[in-house]
Amino acid sequence: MLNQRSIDPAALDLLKKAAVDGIETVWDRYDAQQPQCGFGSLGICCRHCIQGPCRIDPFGQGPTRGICGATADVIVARNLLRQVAAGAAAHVDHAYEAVEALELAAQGKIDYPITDENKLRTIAAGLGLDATGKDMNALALEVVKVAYADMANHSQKPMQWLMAHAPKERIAVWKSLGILPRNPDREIREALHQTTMGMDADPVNLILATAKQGLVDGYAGLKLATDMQDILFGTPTPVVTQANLGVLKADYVNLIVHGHVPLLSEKIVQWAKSLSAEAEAVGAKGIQVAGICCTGNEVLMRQGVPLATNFLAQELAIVTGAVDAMVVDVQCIMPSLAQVASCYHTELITTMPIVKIPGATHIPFSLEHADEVAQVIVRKALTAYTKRDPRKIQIPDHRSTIMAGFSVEAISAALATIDAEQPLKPLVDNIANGNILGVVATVGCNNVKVTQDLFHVEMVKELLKNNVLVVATGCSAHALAKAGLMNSEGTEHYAGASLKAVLTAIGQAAGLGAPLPPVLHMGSCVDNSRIGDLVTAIASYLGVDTAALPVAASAPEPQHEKALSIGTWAVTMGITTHLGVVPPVLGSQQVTELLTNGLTGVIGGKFYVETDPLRAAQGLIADIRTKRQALGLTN
Ligand code: BF8
Ligand code: SF4
Repeated sequence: MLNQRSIDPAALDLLKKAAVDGIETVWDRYDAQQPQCGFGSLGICCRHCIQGPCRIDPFGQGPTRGICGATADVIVARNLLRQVAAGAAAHVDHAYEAVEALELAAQGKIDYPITDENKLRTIAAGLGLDATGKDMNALALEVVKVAYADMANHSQKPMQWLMAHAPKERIAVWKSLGILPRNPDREIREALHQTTMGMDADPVNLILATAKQGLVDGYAGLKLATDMQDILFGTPTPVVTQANLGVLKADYVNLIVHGHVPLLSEKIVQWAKSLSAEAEAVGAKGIQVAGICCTGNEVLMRQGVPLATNFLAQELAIVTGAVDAMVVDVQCIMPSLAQVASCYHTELITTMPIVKIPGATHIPFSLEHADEVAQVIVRKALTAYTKRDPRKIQIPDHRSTIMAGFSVEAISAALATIDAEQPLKPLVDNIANGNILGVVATVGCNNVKVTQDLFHVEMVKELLKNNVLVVATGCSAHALAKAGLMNSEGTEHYAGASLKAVLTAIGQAAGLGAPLPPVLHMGSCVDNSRIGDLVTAIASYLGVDTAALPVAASAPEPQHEKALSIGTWAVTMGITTHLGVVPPVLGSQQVTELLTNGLTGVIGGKFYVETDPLRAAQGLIADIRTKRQALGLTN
């Protein structure tokens, strides 16, 4: 019996329509892949040279080594290192584009604002730059110089972005393990070198190299991208809007932004507003922009743009027949979108030189021509609107109110209404007295192997009931938003009594007139850096190591290599990190043991795999209680 496909009512409605319309979806293709390869699932196949492919017999009756002599432990560890390096590469490439944008903006060469001077000055101060007498653009260029210096670091010195922002206790641990990254590009290159044929055959050394990639991801990817984007577009503050495909409007031009890097989508949001009169000229009431995946989270956090849906339902958005254009940038974009779009009037528009999809319209994006490109794209959507087939339109009547925009700065501002001198004190006091048992960050994807959104929602409800505060990013945030866990009613329904009291008190003090939501939306996947910053700030306020805090992380439905990289970074921060889908490592007992137990002694954190949502919640709560006890806090 296959899993139920989704718990999202909009997705379920549209799956029925997809069947009627003859549309093949990700779930159909998953079924067609069954049974999936056992060797691949266990991580014990290798194609790193063309003497292979080689595979190890997991039952010990066939080959126990690849042709070169690599064991299952080596093959699994090498494969994992490559996956984590690939995830880090995606985030570092994203961050690099944002650095370039800040440089060109500061030089006045592109029409992008530098919106958040405060954030710029904070980052500059953190990097030890002297800001006196410097105007904003000059200071921005100095910050850019430091970011570029990391990417061009030819010395053995560790990355400056990491040294400036990571907790001192952690830096000491990473130094002792020899995993402080120098130059992110060099480390990613080294990981490919280290795992090619005839290289490292020591699983422990390979796992330490994997941990190093986690640090590359955390500081040269996530943290750098968020910092640059906040400086350019502003640090998020609370916004209220709605989530799920019911945000599409039958009488509006519907334009979906999908992908990860907000450099184009910010412009689209701006031009959709400016060109709304043209929408009226084609018979629409206006232009509705909505977001999928992390670009959706980016424009939600800063512009209050509603969320359309998360990863697994991206095809179903088009099946509504009401999406006039879907514009994509990078990452998590299913190639199948072109086929689905071809059955409707939807314009699928690719924009990046490294993401082209046959069947889509390619409109090349550049920072220099961003405004023109955004206008062309918005007008494509207007033209497509005139080609709609009313018989094919079905917008599911499902949407939930959400409050998002919880940057660390926004959380501090809300807490400062209680204690202006020490904003973190009310939060820390409530954790210390047990009103808040601990904090769990739920992050990451949907994965077609499990019912869409179910793990996120069921696990989080159990955590909230037990007075655990939840913060979320990525597609996890989408899932929780759709399920009504990001509004004040969610606090009334799902938070345990003492958590509810705290959220109500903060909500009142902050002038919301209602409780804070029980799950705080902290942004996109690169914005996991915000969670890192929050954890770092709490640890520094208390004068303890991040590994000691009653804080845990969970990727309930991970699918992407990026999720593995982020998880690895969380583990290097000393945090227990739950995965609800088993990654391909079980073919090596040694690697599995190291990741789930053996590493803890040296690094503080560990992976915790549990495929049942309620048991996972209980496991995370037990972990939090152990940490509370060690800190001398009551349970
Ligand atoms: O970077 S959570 S499915 S969209 S990888 Fe992709 Fe996973 Fe969604 Fe955002 Ni993150
Ligand atoms: Fe086989 Fe070794 Fe080549 Fe991998 S590197 S394909 S295990 S011979």
